[in-house]
Amino acid sequence: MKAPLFSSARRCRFVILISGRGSNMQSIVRACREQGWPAEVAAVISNREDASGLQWAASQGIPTRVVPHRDYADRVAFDAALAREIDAFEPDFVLLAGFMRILTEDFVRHYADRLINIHPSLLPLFPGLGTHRQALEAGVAVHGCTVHFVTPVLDHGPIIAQGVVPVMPGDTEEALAERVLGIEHVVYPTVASWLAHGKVSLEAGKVVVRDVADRAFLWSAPAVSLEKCA
Ligand code: NHR
Ligand code: GAR
Repeated sequence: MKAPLFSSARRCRFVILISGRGSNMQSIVRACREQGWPAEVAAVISNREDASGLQWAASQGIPTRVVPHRDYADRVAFDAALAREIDAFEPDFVLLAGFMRILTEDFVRHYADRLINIHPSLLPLFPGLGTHRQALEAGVAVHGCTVHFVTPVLDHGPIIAQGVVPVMPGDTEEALAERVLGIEHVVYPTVASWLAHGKVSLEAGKVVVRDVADRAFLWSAPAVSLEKCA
């Protein structure tokens, strides 16, 4: 896959799919505007009309759509309706950001090399759901997130970048999820900026990223005040 070139004349178009709060989507919209990428978030689409991220996107002037999966007889029909809504916005890349429906092989092939997901674990560890509980049960010392191209096999596509956080003594699922989310908000906007600048390509099924320092993002501890150390 040759990385596309974007400029102010031809901006990179993202469509972002969410199912809930959409904090990753928000982090991408904000970074795109603040850093002036040659890109725009053309639409935010959800399978749930109560996804709170939709309201935020609308408040930012971004077109939103809902394709309720329950309205369709099966996954093939839902995915066809979803693809119709997405394609109306002519995206260069479709970003899954907390999107909770498994997608059919036909849908994934339709967006070959253009469909990207953030998964809350260090893949290939802990694919599927309940990743933070899986990490705590396994007793790992580090955990994190993975941004990858989507392939028909769930959570198995080529890895673009990963972010690593420590597992702390006494962590609950919620505490660990919050720490991972913090690094997701660093990794996903960074990958989106690479896509917007045409820095990411696929060669023989492996990701190649040009002109970037690092594909690994490491957690840095919040500053601790001197009083707390005493
Ligand atoms: N689709 C394909 N083909 N490949 C991937 O890698 C995908 C995908 C669709 C979504 C995101 C994902 C994740 O990062 C994702 C990756 C939902 C489920 C799931 O079991 C699993 C993984 C992911 C998203 N969904 C249930 C289903 O029956 C519904 C769960 C619910 O609604 O809460 O689709 O982990
Ligand atoms: C994120 O942690 C994301 O990695 C995860 O859901 C959260 C969504 O948060 N994704 C999945 O679990 C996909 N199965 P957000 O809606 O605030 O971005």
